[in-house]
Amino acid sequence: MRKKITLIGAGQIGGTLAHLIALKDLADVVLFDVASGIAKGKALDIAQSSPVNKFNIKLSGTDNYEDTKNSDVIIITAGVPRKPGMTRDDLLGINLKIIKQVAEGIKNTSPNAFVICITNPLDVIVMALQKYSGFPKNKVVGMAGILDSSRFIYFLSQELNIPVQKIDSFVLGGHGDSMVAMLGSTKVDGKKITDLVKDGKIKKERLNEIVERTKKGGAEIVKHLEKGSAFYAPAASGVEMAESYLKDLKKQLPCAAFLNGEYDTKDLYAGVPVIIGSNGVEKIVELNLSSEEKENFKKSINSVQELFNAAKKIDPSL
Ligand code: TXD
Repeated sequence: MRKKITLIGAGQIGGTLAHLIALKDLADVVLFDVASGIAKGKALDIAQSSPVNKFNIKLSGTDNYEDTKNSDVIIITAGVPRKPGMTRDDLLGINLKIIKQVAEGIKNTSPNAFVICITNPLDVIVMALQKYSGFPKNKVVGMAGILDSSRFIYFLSQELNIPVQKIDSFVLGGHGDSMVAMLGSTKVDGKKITDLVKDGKIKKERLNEIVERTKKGGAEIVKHLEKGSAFYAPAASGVEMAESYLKDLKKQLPCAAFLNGEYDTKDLYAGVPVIIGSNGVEKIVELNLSSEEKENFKKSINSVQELFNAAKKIDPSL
């Protein structure tokens, strides 16, 4: 039985998600948007490319939650993207209202779906989504860490002139300026990045500049685009999570997951390595962090908690 992915939000990321899913022949796609014309137009346009790229999935667009029922995966990008000068936090009030509406729309129509949230400010919006929808915590996860890690690996590959396939690393913590690049676990061609610094292959200052550029990766693209924010790499990252779930790949991926004591954190969503398989978030992988990484991770958790407190001021029911 072919699987069904509903994309709530058919904007820049939603449309790219639909196209990537189609090219991978991964599942049927329902594009949902309050602007139903965008959903319908993009669904039809991608469907018309199927003879060229030889995929056979069904694509449709709608603004009616009935059409999204019994989805296996739901990927949410509904919301307002950041505008130049806006911080992720500025987005909070607008997108909290939207995510509450989305939760109402999906909770009775697709109660067994694996829900991937992309809407910013990510760590808090995914937590609000889980609370508003009442879905099991292992079935609601946020996409950010894969994108941030991908940006970090890309910048490192450019600096060291090494193919991206030969670099392993990830970024943890909140999807914000406090995100933590895990240098202790970063390997280039099997060698620890910290050893490459010792051998003079890359200066520590240069590595720190790359970490800073990663933290500001979203803002850098917003500045170029002026209208809207990044969407190709975010969409690629979201499909990676959906595929690991649908094909039970049990990939270890950095995602915003519910922490219930792991990493000394309770009752909060934050970016950590998780195993994604057919049961959703199947395991939180606890790494041994260096004291510096532990300290930075704690700072990142605190900034997520602060933002969640701000969200609770907006909606005390959270
Ligand atoms: O790493 C990450 N998680 C971030 C997330 C990376 C990049 C962008 N990030 C955020 O994703 C961004 O800040 C936004 O909050 C979302 C979506 O970004 P996108 O660039 O796709 O925004 P668009 O193009 O404006 O699309 C949003 C769509 C748009 O078509 C609206 O009509 C629709 O959302 N929308 C809704 N759909 C359904 N239901 C409601 N209520 C609704 N309101 C708006």
